[in-house]
Amino acid sequence: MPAQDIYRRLPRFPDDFVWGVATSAFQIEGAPTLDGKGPSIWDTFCRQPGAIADGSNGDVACEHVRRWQADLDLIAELGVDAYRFSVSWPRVRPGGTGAWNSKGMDFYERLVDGLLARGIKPYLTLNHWDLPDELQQQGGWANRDTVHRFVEYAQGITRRLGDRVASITTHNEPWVIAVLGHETGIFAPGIKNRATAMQATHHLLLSHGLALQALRADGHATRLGIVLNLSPMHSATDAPEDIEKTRLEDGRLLRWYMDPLFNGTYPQDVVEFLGDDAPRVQSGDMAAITTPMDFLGVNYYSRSVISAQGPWDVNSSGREVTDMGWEVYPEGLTELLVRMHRDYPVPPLYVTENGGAFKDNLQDGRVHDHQRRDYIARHISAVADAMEQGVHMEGYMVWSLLDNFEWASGFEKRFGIVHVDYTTQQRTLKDSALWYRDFLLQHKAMRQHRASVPVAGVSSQHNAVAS
Ligand code: IFM
Repeated sequence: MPAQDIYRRLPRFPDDFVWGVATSAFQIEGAPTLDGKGPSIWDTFCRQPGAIADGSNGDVACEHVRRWQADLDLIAELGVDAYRFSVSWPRVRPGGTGAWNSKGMDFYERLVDGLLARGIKPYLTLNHWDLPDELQQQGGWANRDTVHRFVEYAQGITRRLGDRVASITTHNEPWVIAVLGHETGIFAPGIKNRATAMQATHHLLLSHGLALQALRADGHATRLGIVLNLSPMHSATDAPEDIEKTRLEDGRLLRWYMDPLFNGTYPQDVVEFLGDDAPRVQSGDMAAITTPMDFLGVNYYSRSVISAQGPWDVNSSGREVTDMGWEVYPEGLTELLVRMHRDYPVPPLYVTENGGAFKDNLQDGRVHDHQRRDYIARHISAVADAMEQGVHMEGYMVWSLLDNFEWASGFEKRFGIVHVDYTTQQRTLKDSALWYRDFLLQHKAMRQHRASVPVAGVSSQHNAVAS
């Protein structure tokens, strides 16, 4: 589907649909020790030889702490409704417990006020992986005590910013923290132990539920939710062993999170598979985890194809593959959203991350990243398809605003719709950004048109017509 065809889908999106761009603190901020910031597990992990592909770290990244005002101007220039960002826990409470760092808090206060002054809704995430290193010294997410430290952190941030942000997400992608951080060990904190990973995952979910309860008990009206990384799982063949493995992988990625959040249980087949590695669950934990949410965020990049014989060859489908080695599979997003809507009593859904890493070439002030542009357009169209099938979607956010530190891949992979020259820190809008800006202008024009031509008996919020 050529990018311009997406304009035909515009009427699918209601006036109040939220269009955004997303980043996370560690990936863009830099300034790891400025104004009393403490180290996070990623600061420490980056120093392990071989941990990061290009040997880099987050010390400078996009220098966002210094350049935040210009970055907010860029976001405003794109014409988005929302900016999804995360707070660095060790910037605001360096040890994860004990004294708060007022200078760190002030930074996020300025950021939120700066967004509001530019007419952009702040979507705040509390935990996008950069746990204070001091908490890791005491066991990190595998230690039940961290659950309570997280609840305090959530309360401290919400007291300060909750009246001005559009929503608060507890955790970004708990599967990544648990499995990549504690089972395969390719992400911070670099632990390789499945039982530890599963205990960590339980504590992440528990801290999410308890934080929601505490914030509501404190009287905050902000919308609260969590963000999961999900993919449809497809079996490589019809062989029973492939189908069985696919079911297990689906259990580990999707049902392990969706079942407890919405049904209050872990999936029994996965619990049996884990055996002694299954997490220790205390009485009352599952009830806390099912605390109702106001929204659920989904980060989608590709499908997974499962073979019992080992890794599936991503090139065998003949589809385009991104620089991360991920197959471009937009219809998987529709399939996923429809399934979530069908199988679980979900609140309104957001695509909180979607985008592609591609090799970019900056020439004469332009980056003709048409693969990224088409990737985004095709996925927006997939969201429209899901809405046509009855899924209640409230927003879509591009990952990412800026090229940034892509975790274990360092700076080798570029996801931004804005190019960052890491030598000069110069930002350049890529063609994908210019296209997104134009697309949002069209949506804005449609909003204005609808507002001027009210449809009898239909509120403007739901004044969306079929394409
Ligand atoms: O860069 C990450 C982000 O931090 C979390 N979701 C996936 C992105 C791309 O790998």
